[in-house]
Amino acid sequence: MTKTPLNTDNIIQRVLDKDIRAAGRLMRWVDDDLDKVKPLLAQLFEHTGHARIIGITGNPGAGKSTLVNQLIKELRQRGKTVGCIAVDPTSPFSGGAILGDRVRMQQHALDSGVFIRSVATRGNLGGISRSTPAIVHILDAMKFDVILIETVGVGQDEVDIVRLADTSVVLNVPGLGDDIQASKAGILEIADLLVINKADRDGMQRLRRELRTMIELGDFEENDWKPPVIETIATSSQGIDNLADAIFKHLEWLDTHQDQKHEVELERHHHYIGLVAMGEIERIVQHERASERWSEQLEKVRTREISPYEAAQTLLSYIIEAKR
Ligand SMILES: Nc1nc2c(ncn2[C@@H]2O[C@H](COP(=O)(O)OP(=O)(O)O)[C@@H](O)[C@H]2O)c(=O)[nH]1
Ligand SMILES: [Mg+2]
Repeated sequence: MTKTPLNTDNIIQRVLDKDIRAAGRLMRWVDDDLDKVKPLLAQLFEHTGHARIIGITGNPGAGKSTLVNQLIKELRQRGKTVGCIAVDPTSPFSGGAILGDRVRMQQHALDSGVFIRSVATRGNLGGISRSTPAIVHILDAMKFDVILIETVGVGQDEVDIVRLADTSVVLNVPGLGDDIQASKAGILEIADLLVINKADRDGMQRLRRELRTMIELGDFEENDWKPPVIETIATSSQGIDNLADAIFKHLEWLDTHQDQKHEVELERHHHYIGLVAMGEIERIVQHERASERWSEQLEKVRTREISPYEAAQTLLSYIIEAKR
């Protein structure tokens, strides 16, 4: 049976009907930041909000991809469908992560209950923050039960991506020495679950002690969720069942703490509205650069009749006036 070709009129319905090809196409439109994509995403939005979103973060090489792959298997065994987004800024340089994700993809290729999408960064970190939420919406509208987001936990951009999640899992690895301990300071702000992956390595006991101490010293109130520490060996899937249990426990906790759940939801949308708005402003300014009045202001700055600050101010006021 041949289907009618994909177009902007039918793509949303096709995505809602779980059409993989339509979803892939829409995601590509998102990546290319096409004008036509926003109205489509706006239509899709009312069909989202069902999936549970899990963020998996940690340094490059911590074992995120390996762990995510095992987690997908575990979740499938528990009857859950899984969408997965791999955001890895190292990929364009090493090529390794994308290649690895292709291999992963193949393992699940025959399983329509799994959809894996790699987000390449092209050195544009702000871009991934903007496209990832949209891709989450697409997977959510396709009615995947769980959406896993794998991201490197280094920059602000990646931390922002984790803010999309209901449950944030932060991977730690033993034996990396004292120098990285400082970077753990902010970990409790984002981690709902702490994983010690590569628990087969030397230094496991010490890292466990450190993380537990950090949690004990943490600023938790009576009613707060305290992150558990879970040990895994992703390469042999040890501890993955405990991790899945802990994820569902945290999700249940959110369900019974509606105030916290609201906070997570507000944070997520608050963040995304800001990103979209900033993207829009960037686009408007970019567009303005080709205008005649931009050239006029430019010439006045060249002859030092006005300063660049005044020029920018004047141009901004034109834009704001025009939008009224
Ligand atoms: N010894 C050991 N190696 C692991 C474990 N988990 C992952 N690895 C290895 O660590 C390397 C990096 O894994 P990868 O999943 O690509 O890390 P990512 O960069 O965080 O996605 C690979 O060679 C994995 O086989 C583990 O639990 N124990
Ligand atoms: Mg990876």
